[in-house]
Parts: sequence; structure tokens; C-alpha cells
Amino acid sequence: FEYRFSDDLEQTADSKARQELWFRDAKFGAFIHFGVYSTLEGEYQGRGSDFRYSEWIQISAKIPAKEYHQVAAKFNPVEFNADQWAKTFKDSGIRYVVITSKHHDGFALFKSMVSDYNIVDYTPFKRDIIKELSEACHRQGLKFGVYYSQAQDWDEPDAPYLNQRAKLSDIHPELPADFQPDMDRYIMKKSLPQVEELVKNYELDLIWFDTPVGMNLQRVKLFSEMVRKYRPDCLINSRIIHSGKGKIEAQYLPFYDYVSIGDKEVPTRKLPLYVESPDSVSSSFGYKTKGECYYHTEEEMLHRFVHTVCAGGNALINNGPMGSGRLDPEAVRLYGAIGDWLKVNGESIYGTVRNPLPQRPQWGDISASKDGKTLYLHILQWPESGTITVNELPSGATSAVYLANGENAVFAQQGDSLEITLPANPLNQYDTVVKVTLEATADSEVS
Ligand code: H79
Repeated sequence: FEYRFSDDLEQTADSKARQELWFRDAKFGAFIHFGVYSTLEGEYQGRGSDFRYSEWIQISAKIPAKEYHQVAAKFNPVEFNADQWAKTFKDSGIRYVVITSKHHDGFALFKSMVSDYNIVDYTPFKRDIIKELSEACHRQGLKFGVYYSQAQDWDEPDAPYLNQRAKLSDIHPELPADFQPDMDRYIMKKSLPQVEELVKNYELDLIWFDTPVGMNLQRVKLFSEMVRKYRPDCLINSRIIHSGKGKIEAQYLPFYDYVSIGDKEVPTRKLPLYVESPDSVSSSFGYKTKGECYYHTEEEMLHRFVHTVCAGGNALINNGPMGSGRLDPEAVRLYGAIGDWLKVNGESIYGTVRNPLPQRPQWGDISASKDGKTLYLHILQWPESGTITVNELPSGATSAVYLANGENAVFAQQGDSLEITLPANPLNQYDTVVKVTLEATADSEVS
């Protein structure tokens, strides 16, 4: 499942300027799925673990709202420590953080006057997680954004969509049989006012909408204009209207700033707009220990990240903290592996642009400096032959250096091909980078 992009698509000048403030250079974000569902770990009274995503437990286990409220009322993540989270992200080379301020279950992690179904008013914890984390991230020099489920809200009968698996009457059995959902009523009473609270009360650099079922031009305008009014520099993702697949339509381009591709989709081709991949360290977004669940290996995680950057995008890699408020140690370990690699090879990632050459090589991928004079060859599969070839170069190379140790690489040129003779073993376990300087520039800009 992929987007269909037409060739004439171009973000507005305003959106490009907003991207260029920090987003295009940042490349590596931490996504955080944290909420009531984190305490259930993918199962409720023996039910629901067959769904891949633990944050969907209310639907997979068909938990009536009244019962889910009781779980929410006990949510008490006493080990939550915003400064420690922010420092862990910072130490891993992460440049921005996006946390679920309200997922589809409708429960807010911030103090809200609009609905008391929020962490401050509804739980013994009483602390505003969004406030604490935004401040801690900014203290660490990280950009900060929130996820907000604008269209779907399982706690609100007027929100349009649950899932084929659960009917409205499974979650809200108290409703009269002839109840007619009214999405505009939900938007005007809860989701738009909560977005206003978020942009007014928190220093947001980005807002991440999701699952835009029922959205249309008029509704999109309401949300987009609300964000722009209070925070003109705040980035908006494309899920304000697009689901992560289907067609990108030009009429909506003014209302968001960049494209979120599909969940856990790794881009493998050049895309005409700047993208972000919402990846995750595991098969779920929320913390999950019950039923089917796997984590990526360090190698997979790093390769997914590198391919995303080389295709012209950011990787927003998710971790699901535990219900106790502690970060998932496995996520911390995987972030750390990327971070260790970035300490040596960060030049090949931050501030780069996508592969300017026509092909993606068999042995890995390629990123480039903005001026097009430097190519970074990411050797992801160490070749048996002991050599790698780069084809269709725009000009000759003047030098080739391993980022791992600063030593020169042995290279030979023939026509527009460059061949590098490699040492016996990789210099970095998962990705050895060769920095190649060109005589002339290669053009790789995305619109
Ligand atoms: O927040 C994460 C997901 O919960 C959310 N987007 C990311 C960032 C998301 N919302 N909707 N969807 C993803 C698409 C719907 C997927 C599902 Fe299923 C199909 C949910 C239920 C059926 C696959 C099967 C996932 C769970 C069971």
C-alpha cells in the first residue's frame, strides 16, 4: 500500500519554509505511544491480544467505555520522569519527540478544560505529562510535538468510526438504538477545542494528526487554521486528511506541511514531497507483551532508518513506554544502537538530502550533502566480491574516505562508474559509510 503522487505536486512556499526551520535537517524523531492502554500490554481479561497494536485494546477486547474508564481511573505511571526520557532520546541522536496527547481511546495526557477525561482530572497521577515532557525536551534542545487523534474517539459516540471488529453498541451499550452520530458535534465540542488548548498552552513545534476518517475540506480547514492562528511555525502532518495510503490531492496541500507515509512503511523510491515514516521499534506502537509481538533487530532498525533518510525523509521511530512510566528497555537499547552509530556517522544523516543518483544500489543506499558535492555511500550488505560499484555518477570523484576511521578508501573510476575496493570486514557492524567528494554537483532536491 503506497501513496499515488502526481508529478505536479508541490508544497506551498510557507510549508517549505516551515520544513526548513529544523525538520528537514533533523531526520531522527522519537514517537511515543503512551496512555491507559500501556497498562494492559495488549490484553484485557484474557481478550484482545490478536490485534497487532496494543493501543487498540478497547476495540480488540470490546471494552465498554464505562469499564475502560475504570482502567483509566487507576492509571498511575509513578516512574514517569520527563527529564530522564528526554535525556535518553537526546543521547541517542534523536532531534525531535512526538507523543500521543490523545489517541483513539479519547483519553488525554494533558490538563483539559474541555473534557475531564484527562490525566490530571481523572487519575491519581494528576500530573500533566505533555507539559512536563515539552519542557524537558526543550531543555535538552529537542523539538517537541504531539499526536492528536482528531477524527476518531472511541469515548465519543459522535465520532464516526470504531472498527469492523467492534460496533458502537459494544463500546456504548447505554445509547438508544436510534442514536445518530454527528461528527460535527464531536469536532465542535471536543476535538477542535482540545487542539486549541494544545496549541495555546504548550510550546508545540509539530502536531501529528492521524486516521482522518470522515475528514473533508471544511473540517481540515478548521483544524489547520486553528494551529496556524496560534503557532505559525508549528508543522502539521498530512494525516489531517490523508490516511497513509491512497491519493495525495493538490487541493489539501496548503493545510499541512509534510507527508506521513504508511505506518511502519519504509520508503524505497524517490517521492516528490518531503516525507516522514512513522516506524516503531516493535510490531506494536503501544507497549505490548501479550499475544503476537516482535521487536526489530538493531540491524533492521538502522537499515530502515538509513533507507528512509536516503529516500528523502525523516524516521519517526516509536517506543511504547510501560504502564509504570518507565521507558521500554528494549526500545532504549535499539535507540542506543542507532545513537552509537550516529556518533561516528552522523554527518551522513543530519542535514543531508536524498540519493541524487538514478538508482538505489544493491549493496545499500546513498545520501548526499545539500550542495550535491558529497555522496555518502551506506554499505548495508558487505559484498562477497570485496568491491562496490556506484553507477551513473554526474562527475568524477576526488576523494573517498571512511567515516568510521577517517582513512582513505581505495577507488578506481571508469566512465561514470566508481569502484571501491573494501577491507575484509565492515568498519561499522551494520552500516559502513564511505564519504565520496565529487568534482561537480549532483542535484537531489525534493520540492
Ligand atoms: O497510532 C498508531 C496506530 O494506532 C494508528 N496509527 C499509528 C501511528 C492507526 N490508526 N488506525 N490505523 C493505524 C489503521 C488501522 C489498523 C487496524 Fe488493525 C486494522 C486496526 C484494526 C484493524 C491491524 C489489525 C492492526 C490492528 C489489527
